[in-house]
Amino acid sequence: MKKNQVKVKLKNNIPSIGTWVSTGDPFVCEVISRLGLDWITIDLEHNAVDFSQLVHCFRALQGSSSAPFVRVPWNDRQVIKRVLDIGAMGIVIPDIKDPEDALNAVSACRYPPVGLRGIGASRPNTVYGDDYYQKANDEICVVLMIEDIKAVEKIEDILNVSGIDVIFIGPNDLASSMGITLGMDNNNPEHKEAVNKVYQACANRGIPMGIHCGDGKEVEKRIKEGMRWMPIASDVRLLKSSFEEELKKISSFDAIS
Ligand code: 3PY
Ligand code: MG
Repeated sequence: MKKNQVKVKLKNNIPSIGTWVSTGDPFVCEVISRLGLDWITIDLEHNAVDFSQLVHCFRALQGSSSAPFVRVPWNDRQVIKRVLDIGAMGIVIPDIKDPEDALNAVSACRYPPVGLRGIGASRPNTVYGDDYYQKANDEICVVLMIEDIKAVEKIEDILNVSGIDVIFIGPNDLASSMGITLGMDNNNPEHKEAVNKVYQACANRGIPMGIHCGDGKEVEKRIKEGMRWMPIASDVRLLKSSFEEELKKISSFDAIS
C-alpha cells in the first residue's frame, strides 16, 4: 500500500491543500485531480451524491496526486465503514461536539484493537494492495470537524482522544451556532476568537488544524497563521463564481430573470 502523502506532508508541518467536490461527477474529479492538489473531498454531507457515484469519483482520482477523501453525512459507523471500504484514504466527519463523538469517529476509522472497523475491504485490497489491512490504520487520515461553539468550549477534552489527524473548522455552521452572520473568512471578533482558541489548543499538542476557505487568498492567509489543511471552496462555488466573473465583462449581457 502506498503512503498517504497527505499524512506525510502534515507530519512534516507542510500545508496540505485540496478542494471539495459537491457534484459527485467523475469527470469533474478527473479534471481537478490533474491540478496537483493533495486531496479531493467528495462531499456526501450536503449533496445528492451516493455510493455508486462515489466509487466512480475514486476511479477518476486513481493515479493522480490527489488522495480520495470523503466528508460523510454524519458521524455514523456504518456509513464510515462503507466509505472506507469503497476506498477513501481520508474521512472528514462533521459536527464533532464532545470527546465521545470524537472517540466514536476515530474508532470507526481504525481496525481493532485500536478501533471498531469491520473487515471486508475488497476494493481497497484490490487497488491499494494485499497489505491494506496491515497498513490502513496508519494511512487513513481522520479529519474531525469542529463547527459548533459548544465543541469549541470542549476542545481540550476532544483533543485528549488519540488518533485525530486533523481538526477542521466549518466556519458557517460555527457562525450559525453562535447566532452571527455566516461567511467563510468570518470577520466577527467572537468567531475569530473561537477559531483562534481551537488553533491554539491544536498547536499546543502538535495536531494540524484547518478551516474551509472561500478562495486561494484566504488559504494563503491561513497558512501564514499556521493552519495546515485547507480546502479552496468547492467545484460548484468555483464554477459559479468564474461564470459570474466572465459575465461581468460583457456589457450588453442582461440576465433573464
Ligand atoms: C461549514 O462551514 O459549516 C462547513 O461545513 C464547511 O465545510
Ligand atoms: Mg458544516
